[in-house]
Amino acid sequence: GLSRTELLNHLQNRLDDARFQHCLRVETTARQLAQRFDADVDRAGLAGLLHDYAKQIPVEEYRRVIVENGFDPALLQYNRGVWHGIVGTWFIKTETGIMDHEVLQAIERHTTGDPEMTVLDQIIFVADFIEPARTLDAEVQARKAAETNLELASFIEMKNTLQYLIGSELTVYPKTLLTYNAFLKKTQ
Ligand code: DGI
Ligand code: FE
Ligand code: FE
Ligand code: FE
Repeated sequence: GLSRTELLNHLQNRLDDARFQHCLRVETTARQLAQRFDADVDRAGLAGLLHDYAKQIPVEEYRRVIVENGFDPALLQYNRGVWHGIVGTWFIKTETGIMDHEVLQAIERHTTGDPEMTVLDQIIFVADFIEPARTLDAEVQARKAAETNLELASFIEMKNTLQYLIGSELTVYPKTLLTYNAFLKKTQ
């Protein structure tokens, strides 16, 4: 595999500095959460570091990859918000050679979540939302919840995402809604 320096180079080539710094903070936060909730600390760090690898890849490149690589054509109706997790791992695999299923799955699920999120998936999902630069009310609430209850932190994040999407009249990807329903049930 690639060394850390090589990985950081790939990431830095794909992202502006603000987004790169966010990835470093998510890496640190994910490692902390993994220690807290008994998950694989190195996998959490790697997934946290690379979770937004594909966030700034040009839209035309995404459209081509979706069409040519067997992705659900319904994805074409969404945007990079939805694509950079689900399709983003295609670029990570291709450009870094990382093949670890658990790492890639956590990255795939980091934006929409998934009704069946594993502990590692939830760690990346939540670390993205509570990294130290996040200061909105829901982010502070989720950070507090994540001291003891990862599912509750995930639910707070899902609820905020759905409220934001509806408030902005953005299309809800079906899995985003399914994840909300699943985590509502888990935390009730
Ligand atoms: O990549 P980050 O900004 O760090 O965070 P993220 O991966 O959680 O992405 C959040 C963005 O994704 C935010 O702009 C809302 C968008 N998003 C999440 N779920 C959906 C969605 N956008 C649409 N249209 N539909 C969704 O279901
Ligand atoms: Fe993201
Ligand atoms: Fe997120
Ligand atoms: Fe992120």
